[in-house]
Amino acid sequence: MTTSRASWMHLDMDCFFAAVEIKLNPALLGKPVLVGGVNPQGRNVSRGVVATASYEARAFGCKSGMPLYQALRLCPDAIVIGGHFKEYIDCSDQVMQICARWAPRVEQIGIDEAFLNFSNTEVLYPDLPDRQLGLKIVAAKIRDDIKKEIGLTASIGLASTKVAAKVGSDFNKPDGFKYIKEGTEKAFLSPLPLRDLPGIGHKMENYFHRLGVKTLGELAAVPIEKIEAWGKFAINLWEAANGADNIWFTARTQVKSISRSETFYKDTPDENAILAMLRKLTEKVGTEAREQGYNGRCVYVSIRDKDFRTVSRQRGLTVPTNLTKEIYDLAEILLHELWDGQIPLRLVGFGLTQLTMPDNKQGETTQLSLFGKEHDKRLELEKRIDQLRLKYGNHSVIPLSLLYLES
Ligand code: TTP
Ligand code: MG
Repeated sequence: MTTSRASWMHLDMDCFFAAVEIKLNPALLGKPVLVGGVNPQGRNVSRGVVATASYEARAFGCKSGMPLYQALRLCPDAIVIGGHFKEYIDCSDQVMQICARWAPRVEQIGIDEAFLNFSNTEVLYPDLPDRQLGLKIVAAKIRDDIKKEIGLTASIGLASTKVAAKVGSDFNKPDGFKYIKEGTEKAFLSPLPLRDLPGIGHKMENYFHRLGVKTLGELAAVPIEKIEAWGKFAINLWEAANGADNIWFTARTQVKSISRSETFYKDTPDENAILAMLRKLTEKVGTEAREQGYNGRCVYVSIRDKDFRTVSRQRGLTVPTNLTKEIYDLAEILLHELWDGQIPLRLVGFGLTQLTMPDNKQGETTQLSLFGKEHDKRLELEKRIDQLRLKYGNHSVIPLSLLYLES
């Protein structure tokens, strides 16, 4: 069995703000739409700039950042609309929650895009026949869930590096998928223009063009000594063009959810075994959240039955927490709402989402005033258990219910 393999998906929504506008007003479907006046943070920008264009408007040459008057000259029939920030953010949250349902870690890097970290997930998806085939199925499921539940389309790139996954998500847009096989990253990037690499803007592109470098392959072929003379930024881009990830790609990311799922050795209708599995998953997620100092505002549970039907449900916690006991209690309620108590289950998944850092003073005060000593004592206990596990291994301290799984 393969271990420690890096696998990334990059998901990016298609013409995001325009797609949300079309969802709000289906009469716009199939028409050239320009969204103006807002930036990705949902703030007003100086009037008259295109934030995004529907693909119908793009066919006329309209694109993000273009002055509106210019876009309207290219496409006089375009409908200009925009400003539903709250709806953009709501849709974005829903998308990220669907990502968190499937991916162990989600790093949201923009309003409509995220890296999904599937590295070392053999244990999570052991029922899928081949690892890459498995992740292709998972990518299809994610896009399908987004389509069915939100009514929007997303594009996904799947690769063993973040750079290739990110470029991949753009490759077959809209509603696209691209898989870049491990070892072919450089060959995939090579014929593409410099601009396809995130981080290369207009100025940088002109700079390289003047040096006679037009494609990523040409950039990758420049000797490193020359690149070093152009500065640190050029080194990062050169590494990326050569198919490698670098710190530049990891620095901006932020973990938004922690989740785990596991398939039973054999499909089971046994409530004890199912609850034990849920306990095991909440233990793992709780430990990781405490280690990294995150609290979550929301919990979700997903189950897959013997016929491969997957359903999930989520609910907010009274206050953000990382205590296994608290997240388990809510998870158990959700599980009972999802499962009829009879159909054999194949897989159980659990996630803690909407993570906030506990060093947010306000969050801490709320928690203390609501839970007081009880919560603190519990936190102290769970942290000690984490330490024991770290020292003596995962099996040194296990709740009784987990014994169902061990046997
Ligand atoms: P992008 O993902 O860059 O663009 P997009 O989703 O509109 O189109 P694509 O299908 O090519 O991914 O940005 C996401 C949203 O952020 C976009 O819908 C609107 C907003 N945005 C701005 O407000 N100003 C900008 O300059 C850009 C690039 C995006
Ligand atoms: Mg997008």
